[in-house]
Amino acid sequence: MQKSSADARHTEQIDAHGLKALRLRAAGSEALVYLHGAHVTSFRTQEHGELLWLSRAAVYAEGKAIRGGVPICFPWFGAHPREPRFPAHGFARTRAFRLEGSEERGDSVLAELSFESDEQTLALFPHPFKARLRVSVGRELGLAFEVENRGDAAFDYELALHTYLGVSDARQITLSGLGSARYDDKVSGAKACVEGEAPLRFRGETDRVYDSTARVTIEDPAQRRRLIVDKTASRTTVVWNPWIEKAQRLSDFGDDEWPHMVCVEAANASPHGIRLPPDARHTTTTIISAETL
Ligand code: TA6
Repeated sequence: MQKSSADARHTEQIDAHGLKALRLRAAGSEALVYLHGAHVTSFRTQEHGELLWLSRAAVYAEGKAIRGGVPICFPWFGAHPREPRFPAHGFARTRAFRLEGSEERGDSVLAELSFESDEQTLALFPHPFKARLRVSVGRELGLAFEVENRGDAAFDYELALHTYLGVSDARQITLSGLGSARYDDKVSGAKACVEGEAPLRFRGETDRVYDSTARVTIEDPAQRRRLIVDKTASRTTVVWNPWIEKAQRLSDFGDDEWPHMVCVEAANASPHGIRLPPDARHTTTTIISAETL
């Protein structure tokens, strides 16, 4: 990757909400990526508008994950399995990433951001690593998160590209692609449930961790669009909507915002965490796009 080009045609370095960010433009699309957490908060296409959801109550500050867009959950998903004091969803989403560079690739623009283990991360996750996020902006949004083991012992990690999709009303959409998939229900606590064949409809708080490698689509008739979440090297798909009470308990989530989002997360979470041998690399991708209904 060449050093970051100052070519404003496709890459513009800006300040937004007091944080450094990149505005990436290609093929009529535009994305906003904060160096804070390598956090994509917006992906807008000429034909379908904004595909991601971002809370108006989001907090833009060190140590806090931005509510919405695509936060990166690494090196664990959810609460730490042994240390309740450790930050939920790991530390990547609140770390400062470095811009390695950006360049045009065909009719897309590709930006690479990275961060490496240091004494703070080693205190929480005692393994040397380098993490890279490659963001591809064009007619689709591509996120490729690579983890490189820089130590001399294998380590296990979990990952979720925690995508918040924008929808007209979660009560009016249907989600397809997870038919007959096994899942754990984090709302009821039920384990090893099996999804039905009919498209999923949202009728209350939904927090499900599916065993699935499949494409997920969301039909949103009111916006006359189908949202599409593709992924590679991901064996877990997480689907989440907090609904009313949980949204009210989240200070960075407007009380009336929950109908306008649904998370569809490309992940590798237990029992599908990744074991990475020394010097090895593993990349998980998610690709977000839309079609007209
Ligand atoms: O991915 C779903 C989930 O694990 C939910 O349980 C909920 O906690 C959500 O992530 C948001 O977590 P956060 O730490 O960003 O508030």
